[in-house]
Amino acid sequence: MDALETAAATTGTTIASRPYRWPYDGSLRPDNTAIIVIDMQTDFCGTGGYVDTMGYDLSLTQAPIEPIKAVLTALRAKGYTIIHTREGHRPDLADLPANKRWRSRQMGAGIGDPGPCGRILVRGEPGWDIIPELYPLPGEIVIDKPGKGSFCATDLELILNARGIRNIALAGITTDVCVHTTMREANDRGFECVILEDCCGATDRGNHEAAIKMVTMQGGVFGAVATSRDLIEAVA
Ligand code: C5J
Repeated sequence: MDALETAAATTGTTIASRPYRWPYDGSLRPDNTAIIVIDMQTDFCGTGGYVDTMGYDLSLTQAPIEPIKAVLTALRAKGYTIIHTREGHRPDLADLPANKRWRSRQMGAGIGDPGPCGRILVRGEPGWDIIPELYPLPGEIVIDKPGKGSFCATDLELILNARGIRNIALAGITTDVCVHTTMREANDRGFECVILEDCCGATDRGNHEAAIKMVTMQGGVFGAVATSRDLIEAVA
């Protein structure tokens, strides 16, 4: 940090994150900061969805629902940009790589195949949509993505730049896959990221914990780690 940044960090608004107070330059403001809520879809946390069909413990991917709700309430009240993502494919599966489909079928949850919540991870199907508890409000941005990262084959970067967003808080599921991929993509593009650990969940507790720990290495290799409470207290 140079002298200017040090001054900003000590005088601006930051949150009690680790391994450093985020954002690094003390620039936490509604006009330059967004939260991205990743893939809170029935397919990832609801009964009969993709993750459930694969046999994973749904309580792990449902755990972040209440903390995310609390963060969204706090950020909406202050006018922060709220972005939601949904992983899914076109009904004709033209954007579904053959290997992604093949792998999902090995787990008995073939993407594009019929399931209890409609065709798995297909746009427009009931299982693909965001759960009612966290449904986007009118005017909030929704990014439909075919991959794990939110920047791949989407207009997310264009939207962030058009709004002057520099700081991104990340929430959603799953910690080790779509949240981490998005955080890494954002970090490489120069965005200043924080992952809200209790607002994320994985299909395996150890993977969640490992994914969080990875962020804290090398002085914050992809950004910082905080809790929902840290962020809510800072924006109050
Ligand atoms: C996965 C995601 N795990 N949203 N998607 O396939 O993390």
